[in-house]
Amino acid sequence: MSTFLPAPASLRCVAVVPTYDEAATILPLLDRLAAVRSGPGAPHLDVLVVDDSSPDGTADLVRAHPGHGDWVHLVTRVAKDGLGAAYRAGFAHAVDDGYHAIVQLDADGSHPVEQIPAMLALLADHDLVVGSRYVPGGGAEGWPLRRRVLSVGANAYARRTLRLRTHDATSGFRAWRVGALLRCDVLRTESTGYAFQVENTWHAERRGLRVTEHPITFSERVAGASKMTVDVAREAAVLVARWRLEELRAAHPGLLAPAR
Ligand SMILES: Nc1nc2c(ncn2[C@@H]2O[C@H](COP(=O)(O)OP(=O)(O)O)[C@@H](O)[C@H]2O)c(=O)[nH]1
Ligand SMILES: [Mg+2]
Repeated sequence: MSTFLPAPASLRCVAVVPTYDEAATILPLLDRLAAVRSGPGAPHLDVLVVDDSSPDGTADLVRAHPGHGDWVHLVTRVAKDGLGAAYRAGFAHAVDDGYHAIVQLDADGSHPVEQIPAMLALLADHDLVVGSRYVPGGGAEGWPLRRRVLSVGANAYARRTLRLRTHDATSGFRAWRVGALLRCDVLRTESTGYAFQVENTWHAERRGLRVTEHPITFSERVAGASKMTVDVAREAAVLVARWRLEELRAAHPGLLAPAR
């Protein structure tokens, strides 16, 4: 798969946005994305919402949006099935539809979508651009102490365990070259929840993709509720440890073998 990227004027990009009960946040997000599409240096940017049949009617709001069927698209899934699964479904659609670049972001307004043109510009000589809170110039606003500690701790754990260079391995705001995304098997990853971001960072680094971090200021959501749960955090902790063990076993086949 070639990772060729056309010149910016003919680049086709899509922002994939997973939603579960985001009726309070999806329309303001679409307004902000509309401004990015028509702003200075505007990329060709469509939006694909992946909704897991949200009981609060998020999908109906998307269908009623004036851009629906034009630049706003919707994929609905039968039931809540996790962030990783929603992204894989959305990415598969984006690949089938022939987009050259994919942006991924939360629906809740936490990610500064105004940075999308700068992140897409970085794809000219990178495969993956991670919107990062943990590089100079990046940060987070309005985060309760508990969330800040969880995020810093999760990043330190993932980074040290998997020997990652990326400082914000859990960031959900990223831009990908589609060819690179396929090269690191994103569509065949195993994480159900937020571990998806770490799994992709790990694959991208190990497979030699050109990964860079672009500083962003993350803002805590002002409406709706977080879907982060203890189970989601536990899945990430267990998977990270398992991936490292698998790596060690592959590098040292005798190591960790049962004693005879
Ligand atoms: N389709 C789908 N979206 C989900 C699921 N879980 C979380 N999301 C979405 O993923 C994004 C990140 O979740 P969020 O609750 O903002 O997590 P937080 O930022 O860590 O608090 C939001 O747009 C959610 O609506 C899920 O199971 N299915
Ligand atoms: Mg969020």
